Amino acid sequence: MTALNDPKSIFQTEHRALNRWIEKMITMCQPDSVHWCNGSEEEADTLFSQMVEQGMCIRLNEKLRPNSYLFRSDPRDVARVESRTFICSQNRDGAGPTNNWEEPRKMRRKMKRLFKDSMRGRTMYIIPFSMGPVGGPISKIGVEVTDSPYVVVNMRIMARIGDAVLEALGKDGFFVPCLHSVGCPLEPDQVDVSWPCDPENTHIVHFPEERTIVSYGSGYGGNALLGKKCLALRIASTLARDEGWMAEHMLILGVEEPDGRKTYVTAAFPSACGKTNFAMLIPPKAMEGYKVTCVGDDIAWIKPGEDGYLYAINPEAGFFGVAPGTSAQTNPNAIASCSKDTIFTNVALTDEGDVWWEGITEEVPEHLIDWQGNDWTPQSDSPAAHPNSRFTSPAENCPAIDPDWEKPEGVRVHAIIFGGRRMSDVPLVSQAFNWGHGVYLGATTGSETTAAAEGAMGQLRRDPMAMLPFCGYHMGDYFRHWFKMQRDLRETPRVFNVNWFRKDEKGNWMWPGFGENMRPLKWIIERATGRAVGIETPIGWMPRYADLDWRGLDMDEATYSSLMSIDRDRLRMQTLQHEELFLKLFQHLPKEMIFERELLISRL
Ligand code: TSX
Ligand code: MN
Repeated sequence: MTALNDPKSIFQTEHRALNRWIEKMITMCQPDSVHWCNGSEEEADTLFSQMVEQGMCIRLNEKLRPNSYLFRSDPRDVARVESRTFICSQNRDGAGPTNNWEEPRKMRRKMKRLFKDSMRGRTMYIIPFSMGPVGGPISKIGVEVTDSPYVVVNMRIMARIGDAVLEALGKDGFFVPCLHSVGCPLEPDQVDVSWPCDPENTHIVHFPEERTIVSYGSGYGGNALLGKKCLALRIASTLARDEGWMAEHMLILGVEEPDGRKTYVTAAFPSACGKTNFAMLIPPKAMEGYKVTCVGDDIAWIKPGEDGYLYAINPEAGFFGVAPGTSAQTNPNAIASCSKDTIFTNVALTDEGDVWWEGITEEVPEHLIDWQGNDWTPQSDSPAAHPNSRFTSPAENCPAIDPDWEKPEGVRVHAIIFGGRRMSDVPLVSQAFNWGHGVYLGATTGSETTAAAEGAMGQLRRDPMAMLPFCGYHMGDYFRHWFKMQRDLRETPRVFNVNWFRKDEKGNWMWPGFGENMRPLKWIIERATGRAVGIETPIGWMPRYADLDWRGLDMDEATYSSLMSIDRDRLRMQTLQHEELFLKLFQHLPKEMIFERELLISRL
C-alpha cells in the first residue's frame, strides 16, 4: 500500500488532464493526505482494519461469514435522494420535465462552496475505475475522488478499480471525473462519527455536457458509489445517445436449453419487482436441462456490433442488492453470493456475529442488534434490518454467473422484456408486434405502489423503461433514441411484456412466480428465435395454454385463461390515460409514440 502521506504519490499518472483535475480537487478540498487506490486485496484489508479500529464497521464471524463486514449508516442517510439529484445541462430542456435542473454555472458555484475545505482532517482517496471489463470496447473509465473509505471498499466490489485501469487510461484516454465528499471535515482534535454525512446539504449533480459528476453530503449507495447510477446510467445514457448505443436499467440473463443452445435476454423492471431474483432464477426441477445464467442484475450497456445485432455487457462487477426478502427460497444464488467477501449495510447483527434481515429465515432470532445498533427482540415494533438495507457482493461469488459475463464485446441480445407490478389488467406475458410497439410498451409500463411512502397505495406509477430516476436527459428524446436505434440494426431484438403480480378477486396471487417464471421465459426465448407459436391479440402475441411447458406445475386451463385475460374496455381507458405522460413530454415526444397509441386504441 502506498504511504498515505507520500507526496510523490500525488501525481501518479502521465495523464495530464487527470493530474490537473486531481491537483485542483486537492487545492479545493484540502485533505490531510491523498491516497491513490491500487485495487489490491492488501489495500482493502488495510482499509477494513482501519475502519474496524475506528468503529466504522464490524468484522462478522469469520466462520459464518468469511471476509465480510457490517456497516450501519446514519439514519438520515439510508437511500438515494431523488429530490436532491440534478441534471445540470446548459438548457432546462436538456434535462426535461422529469429531472431536477439547475443552471450549470450556478450549481458549480454552489458545489465549490460546499467542497471548499470539505476534506480537512480526512484522506482523499483516488479511485480509478472501469465500468465493464478493463480495456473492453464498450467499457468506460471513471475516476472517483472521495473522502469515504466505505466508498473505496464498495467500489472495489462493484467496479474494476486500481492500477490496471490507470494503465488502460494511458496518457490521454477519456475518463469521467467523479467528485464525492461526505461533507464532514474534521477539526484537529475532533473525534469522527461512525457514519459521517451532511443530510441537510446533500446534492447529487450531473453535468451531462461536460460528462462530470459531483456528489456531496451522502455516503449511501447510488448517492456515493458514483460508477453505478450516476455514471453507468445518467452520464452513460447521454454518451449512448450521442454515440449510438443504449445504457439501460436492465438485468441480463442467459437461458441454456437441454440441447446446449444459449439465448440472452435483457429485462427492465421498476423497483420492488424482484429484478435480482429474476436475474438469478432457478428453473423448476421438472424442466430438466434448462438453466438460467446471470450476466448482470441491474444495468446493461447495449451496443450494435459489426454484424448489425445488439450486444450487451454488464458494466458492473458486483451486486448491490436489497437484503430484506432475500432467502434460500426466493433467491438461493443471491444467498450464495453474499455468503462471503461481502459488505452489509444496515442489516441486523446476530449474537453469533452473523447477519439477519426480515425474510431471510422463517423463524426470527430471540435477540438481535438492529440496523441502528440497538437491542432488538421479536416484540420490537420496528424492523431489525432497514427496508433498504444492502449487500455488496462480487458477481463471481454467484453460482449462476454466466461463463461469458466478462466477455468484453458482450453477449448477443435476442429479447428485451419489460415488466411491472400490476394487480390487474396486464397478462402474464405478451409479445409486441414490432420494435415500435415494443418501445411504446416499455415507455408506458408502470408499477402499482406498494408502500405508503411511495404515494397512495395501489396507485399506478409510470416508470418508462424503469429509467425515470436514471435518464440523464429529456425523456422524450430518450424515446426518440429508442426508435432511432432500429435504423442502425440489421434486426432488432423481440420485445415482451410480463407481469408476475396479477391477483384474483379474492386477492390471491394468480401466478406462483419465482422459478416458475421459467415457463413464460422459455416461450420468450423460443419466440425470439423463431420457434414458438402464439395467437394474435389486440395487445400483441400471447401464448395459448398449450404453448407453454407445464411439466411439474399444476395449472389448469381456466386459471391460465384468467391470468392471461384482457379486458378491452379497461385497457382502452388506461391507454387514454397515457395522454398524461405524453402531455408532460409532448414537445420532445416522437410522433411514433402518438401513432402507436392510436393503433392500440383502434385495436381495442
Ligand atoms: O421476486 C419476485 N418474483 C420474481 C422472481 C424470479 N417476487 C418477490 C417480490 C419482489 C420484491 C415475487 N413475488 C414474484 C416473482 O415472480 N411473485 C411474487 C408474488 C408471490 C408471492 C408469494 C407466492 C406467490 C407469488 N407464494 C407463496 O408465498 C407460497
Ligand atoms: Mn437498479
